Amino acid sequence: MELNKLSLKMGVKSVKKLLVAFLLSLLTLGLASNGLEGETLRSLAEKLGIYVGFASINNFWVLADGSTYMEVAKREFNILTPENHMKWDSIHPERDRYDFSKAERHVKFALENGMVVHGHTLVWHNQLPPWLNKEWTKEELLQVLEEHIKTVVGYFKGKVKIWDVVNEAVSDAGRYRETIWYKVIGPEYIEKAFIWAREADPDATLIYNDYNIETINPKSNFVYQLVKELKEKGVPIDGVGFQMHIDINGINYESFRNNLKRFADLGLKLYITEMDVRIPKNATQEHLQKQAEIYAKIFEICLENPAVEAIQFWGFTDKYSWVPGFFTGYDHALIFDRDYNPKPAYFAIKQVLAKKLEEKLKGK
Ligand code: 9MR
Repeated sequence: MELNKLSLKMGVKSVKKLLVAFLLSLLTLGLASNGLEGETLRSLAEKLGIYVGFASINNFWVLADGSTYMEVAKREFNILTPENHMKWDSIHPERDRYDFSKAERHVKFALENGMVVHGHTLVWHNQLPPWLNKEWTKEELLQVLEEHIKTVVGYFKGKVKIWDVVNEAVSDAGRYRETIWYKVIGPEYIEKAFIWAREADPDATLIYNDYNIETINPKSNFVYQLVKELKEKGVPIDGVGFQMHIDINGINYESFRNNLKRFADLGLKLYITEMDVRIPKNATQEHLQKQAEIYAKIFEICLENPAVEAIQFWGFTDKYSWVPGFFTGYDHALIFDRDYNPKPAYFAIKQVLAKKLEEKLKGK
């Protein structure tokens, strides 16, 4: 009797095991029939005719794990933004001296691997070199800015296809940010910057880039009005960059969708420029899952809008991310872990891209 019970129990266990194996093989077959195992974010993005990319960390070419970093980067992405090396303090360290050496390494890596370069950034209030920190007259500062923009854009003419011409010029309250540029020159520094960038490279795509403008709020309303007026005046602005530094609470997706639409209706191209989704430092599987859902949802909404040209992450491995150094208690904001293993967010994004591709092929 006891023996019978045992064999019955074992039988149930074996059936369970068989069932699990069967389900697993179904799953694998499903993935195989999607063709996903041979695909990367890059391969899917290319088939969809969009760009998916990353901010390249400082000096990646000399990192101890640089070869892994570069391998993953070129496998997964078709657009790159240097995270810091095109900013003023790096590229224009003295009044009469430019240093393109580091920026060039990023550009070289991108171009050698068939990636587009997104330049960041021509006018910003952070990471300015010390020499700018003095009393300027309006005329002097206009001259400094014009020379900087024309020199940098001219230097990378034909190589940098997209420029963040003006970055973060608006405060969270929805007013002009009180930067050196605004205080000395006045709001016209913005249109002048676009005009000079266009003169230096008529073929580059010129965008305004900012954070916390993903949904409809006082700041995005101000930016909307600003870029609308620039367009109406004939200022050469081609697009808007939504940085998308967000957290585990996600954003209001309906508002995001409507916001993208109103900017696209102005005839502008749209870019997600610096996406990361920060989660608690001691993250659980649930956090990672929630993060994956947020990434996937943002991708889904972006792919609905044909004006969205590119979606970029602010880095790709959690090993190199500005998040833990800036937001106490937060980390793991990117789509690869510190050992370059793809996280749930990576797979979720891939599924969204694959689904979109399937729809596209079916002519939906
Ligand atoms: O990721 C960048 C970090 O390494 C720099 O220390 C920091 C300095 O301000 O800038 C970070 O990048 C910012 C980007 O240039 C503009 N948008 C916000 C990004 C995160 O702060």
